[in-house]
Amino acid sequence: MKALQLFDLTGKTALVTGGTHGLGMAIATALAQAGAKLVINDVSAEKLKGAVAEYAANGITAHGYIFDVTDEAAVEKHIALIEKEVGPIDILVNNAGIIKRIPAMEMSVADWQQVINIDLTGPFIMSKAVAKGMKERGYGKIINMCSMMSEVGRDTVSAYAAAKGGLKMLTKNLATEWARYNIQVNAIGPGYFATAQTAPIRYEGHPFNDFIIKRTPAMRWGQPEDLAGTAIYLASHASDFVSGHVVYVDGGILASLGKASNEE
Ligand code: GCO
Repeated sequence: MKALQLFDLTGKTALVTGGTHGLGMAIATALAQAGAKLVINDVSAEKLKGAVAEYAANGITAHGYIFDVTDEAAVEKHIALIEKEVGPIDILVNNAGIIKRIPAMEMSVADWQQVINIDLTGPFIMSKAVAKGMKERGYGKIINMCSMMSEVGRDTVSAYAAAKGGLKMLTKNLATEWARYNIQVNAIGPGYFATAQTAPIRYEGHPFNDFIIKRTPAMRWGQPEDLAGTAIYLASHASDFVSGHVVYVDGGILASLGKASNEE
């Protein structure tokens, strides 16, 4: 196979959970542009309808399904429906997730549990549901959306950090158990990206915005399209002997202690 063909996803079907906006949409678009048949899900019919129209406006057919990744019965029902209506799922991107920014001492157990359910238990349920078919076919790619918070903490995101730290270890464990079936399980760890999720802490003059620009060696927020190449790589034959890794797309932030305030 010629080198560039390794990255060709023609003939593959990719399911991107929460692929209706933000980084999920950017990753789903990249996989589709690399040749994959695209399936997305959301819990909101309205969001799904809008996203399918947005993909279509960009020349991409997105097959949309409404189900909650934390509802195992609904997941199993819809995975079966997708595999009947669209085709066997070769690539799963566990992207659906939420964040709650609440100081740990003030966070309710209900808030904690909701974040853990969606951001950690959801990927477990989804991975288990698609892995059965991948094992039978002897091929599969699972990509979990980790985070800077898989490695470091910061004020107010205790539940999110615990979930994303757990997701890193779930990635390693599923990689261990499923590599023998030729299922590779990896993760993408975005640094700080310009999305709706970060909008509340990213506007001009917000202390966190100024901090991130200074703290990131690339001296900018990531743009969703910065994830395209890594997503295609982890979804393609190019990564057939890569499993259990988190690829950080972070502008160098995790490599760096940062600069003193008086340093350029
Ligand atoms: C935050 C941000 C981060 C980013 C991303 C970083 O509040 O710190 O929302 O969590 O969204 O996860 O990798």
